[in-house]
Amino acid sequence: MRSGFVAVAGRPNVGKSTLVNALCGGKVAIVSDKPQTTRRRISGIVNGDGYQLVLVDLPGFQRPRDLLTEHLQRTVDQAFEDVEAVLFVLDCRERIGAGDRFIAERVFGLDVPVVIALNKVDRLKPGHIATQMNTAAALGDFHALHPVSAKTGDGVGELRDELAALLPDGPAYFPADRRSDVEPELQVAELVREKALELTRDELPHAISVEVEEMVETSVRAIIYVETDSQKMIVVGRGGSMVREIGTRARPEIEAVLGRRVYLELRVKARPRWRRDEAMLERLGI
Ligand SMILES: Nc1nc2c(ncn2[C@@H]2O[C@H](COP(=O)(O)OP(=O)(O)OP(=O)(O)O)[C@@H](O)[C@H]2O)c(=O)[nH]1
Ligand SMILES: [Mg+2]
Repeated sequence: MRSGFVAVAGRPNVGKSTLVNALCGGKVAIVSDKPQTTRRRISGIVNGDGYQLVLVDLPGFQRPRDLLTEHLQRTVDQAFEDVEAVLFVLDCRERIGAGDRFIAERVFGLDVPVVIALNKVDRLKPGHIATQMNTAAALGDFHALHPVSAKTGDGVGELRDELAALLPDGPAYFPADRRSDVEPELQVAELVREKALELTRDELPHAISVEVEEMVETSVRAIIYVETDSQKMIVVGRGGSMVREIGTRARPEIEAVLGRRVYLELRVKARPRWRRDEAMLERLGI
């Protein structure tokens, strides 16, 4: 048996979580087109033939701006301890620049193999992909470089094999039927947040957090936190239309996770400045 942990690093929004889901063959982490979707470390587990690969999905690598982003970056920094390798994800549609070099400085200094995934190749012509591969290759002394599309699955199998080959002998860290280390309550909260992110824009997605208050056999009660009353009005929507839509979108996925039908009750609450509130961040597990 071979096993080990691989940290997934990269700028916000490059597709780290989408790629973790693709590598795991199912949904582990929520995904959105807004940066800073991932807020805590989530492990996705690949149980392969003779190996267990644990992919540690992380928040995007960034320079901290406030207490929330400071916590996010701390999570990233801590995750680099005790990993067998780093999967460094780049978005091939974006210019590979200062942000990526800032991350490169850190990950290539870790003394573990760095595998680069150049993601979102479905959006680019082959000529452009080749150019981006050359730029990516100049970032540091990488172990391997894989052009992939987390969305279409292109190149994902090869990347999985590459990462599995890096694992040393070791025990299974999780039962073979588990796909993630996320507890059901957090999975539920994350699914609600994912749907709230889908329906909001601008600054609002960053102000949203979700906490499951109560989860019993037939019902789930969760709170959607925002920071101001005007944000609350938006998330509630006219006559409750937006919060209802969030529930409608989240419920089927929640039921699939829990394996039973539930009544989902969502409430929206304004909690001023929760992103700067140490106690609140801790309560949310951030
Ligand atoms: N076209 C295309 N879009 C992709 C691909 N992979 C991810 N995306 C999109 O990119 C956006 C960001 O994806 P995420 O997986 O949430 O990105 P992330 O790096 O985890 O983002 P943070 O958690 O915020 O750091 C979403 O809209 C995805 O659908 C891909 O291979 N091709
Ligand atoms: Mg993510």
